[in-house]
Amino acid sequence: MLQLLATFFLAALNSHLAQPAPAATRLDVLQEIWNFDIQAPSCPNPFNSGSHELISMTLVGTAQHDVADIDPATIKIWSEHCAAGPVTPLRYNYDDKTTPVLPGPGCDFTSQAPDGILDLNVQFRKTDVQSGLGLGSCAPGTFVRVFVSAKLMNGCGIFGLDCVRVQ
Ligand SMILES: [Ca+2]
Repeated sequence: MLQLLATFFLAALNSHLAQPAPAATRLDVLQEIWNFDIQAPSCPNPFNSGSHELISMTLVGTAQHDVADIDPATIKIWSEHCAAGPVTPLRYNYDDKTTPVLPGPGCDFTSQAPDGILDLNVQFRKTDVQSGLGLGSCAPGTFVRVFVSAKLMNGCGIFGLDCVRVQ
C-alpha cells in the first residue's frame, strides 16, 4: 500500500511539474523593450538638483512600436532594481521628437533628429523625480540609470532605459 501511495505521489508531482508556468510568469515573457530617451535630443542628460523645471522623457516610436498603443495612464519611472519609485508624469503629448537608438546596459546613448515617426513625450516635475528616485543623495557627475514601465492597450507590459547625469 505504501509503495502504491508513493507511486501515486510521484505521478502527481510529475504531472504538476509538466503544467504550464503560472500566468504571472508568462507576463514577464510578454514584456517588450522600447526605446526611451530622456531630454531628447540632448546627450548626456544633465539633471540639475533643486530645479523646479520640468524634464521631458520620450518613448520613441518605431515601425514596430506604435506609441498610440501605449496607455499613458500607466507610465511610471523607477530607479535601478526598482529601489526607488515609481514617479508618475505630470502630462504627456505626441510629437516626432527623435529617432530610436539601440538600448544598451550603460549610459552611452546618442540622440538623433526626428525621423517622421510619432513619439510619446512625458513631462515630469524635476522635484518629483529627485525625491521619488532619491537623486538628491547622488554626488555631482554621477550617472543614474532611469527605467520606464508602461502597459500597452492590450495589457502587454513594456519597459525602457536611459540615464541622467546628476549636476
Ligand atoms: Ca520619432
